[in-house]
Amino acid sequence: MPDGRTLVERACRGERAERLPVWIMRQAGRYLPEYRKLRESVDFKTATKTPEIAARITLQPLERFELDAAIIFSDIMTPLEGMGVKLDFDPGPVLEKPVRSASELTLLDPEESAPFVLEALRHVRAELAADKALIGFAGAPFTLFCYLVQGQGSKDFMEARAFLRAEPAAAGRMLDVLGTSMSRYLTSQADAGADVVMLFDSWAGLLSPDVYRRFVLPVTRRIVGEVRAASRKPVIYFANGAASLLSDVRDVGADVVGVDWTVPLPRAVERLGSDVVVQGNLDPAALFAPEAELEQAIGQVVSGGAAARAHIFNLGHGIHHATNPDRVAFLVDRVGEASTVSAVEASR
Ligand code: 1CP
Repeated sequence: MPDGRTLVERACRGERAERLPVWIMRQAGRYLPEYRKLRESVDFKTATKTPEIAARITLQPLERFELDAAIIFSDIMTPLEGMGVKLDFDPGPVLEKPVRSASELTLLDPEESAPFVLEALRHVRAELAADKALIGFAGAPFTLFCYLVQGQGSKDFMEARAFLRAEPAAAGRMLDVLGTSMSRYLTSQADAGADVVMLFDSWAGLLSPDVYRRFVLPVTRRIVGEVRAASRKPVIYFANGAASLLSDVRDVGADVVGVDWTVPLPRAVERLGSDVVVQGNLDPAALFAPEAELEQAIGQVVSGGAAARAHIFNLGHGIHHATNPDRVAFLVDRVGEASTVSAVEASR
């Protein structure tokens, strides 16, 4: 940490350091026995709303593994309660009733309606080593819209996608309120100590490029611009399943683009441009392969990422709850090894 910035922050700015930074989507969660133990005495929602507990869960994976970042323990749906939406988790989000109009949503005031998230970030930043980055996050407008309109999880979010087509003006107003709210939310998280913020667009891959460009790109791009201007901190945008949308994803203008495991990184870079910073993209299922194959798969992601300007190693989506934590320790160790070797080779 020569200049006081973490490896993750340096990568976000396009710099390649002595080794690749690594963290794991959903790294705090059910695959960890200490998380399951803690959850025996507290339900998910209470855990996310109690800063001391959320901070402890956030730090659990870093106590076990040499990860380069902590991501705040919360959920993309958590701030929606502060916008007037009644919901519970079972285990995924379930709404009391679906939302079909912006008039059912109030603009988020993060300090007023989600102070526990900001407090948890302050707790974590105070305890986290200076060489580890703290990541704040929010759901991207379209993914939040999916859960709001559908009322719960779905394989194809047909009702949400149909609503976009049937009521484009009403849908656009909802996306706009979500956009302004998440822009404020991410800026507040940056002010509370997040070094980097990330937008999760888990369901963007359900859209055709024309619908993505019309409804999703403008509002997502607006959030990135506003957060960056207000906080000066880097923004990561992860659009899951978006292999066919990558050139539009580039236009979102994020500092870092998260890539899912279905696109080899060199191919993603061809679409995104070689000046892009990528994050990803080991298949979460690879953690179930025999060690030699896992090691090979890790090596492929490390060398694939060399096509980009800089790279943050991660999975291509969240870690599966049945994953053996020992495989995560192995992964973190191998990424360190593989990326140090390739850094040496590159400098020759
Ligand atoms: O303990 C439990 O059983 C609750 C399961 C759980 C957890 C651990 C949920 C419910 N959310 C979370 C935490 C969470 N959610 C984090 C924590 C930080 C970390 O990464 O360690 C994050 C970043 C999220 C984000 C999230 N929630 C996303 C985007 C990322 C992704 O995986 O695509 C999405 C789509 C959700 C919705 C959600 N919340 C919970 C579940 C099970 C789901 C998916 C449900 C569905 O679509 O049906």
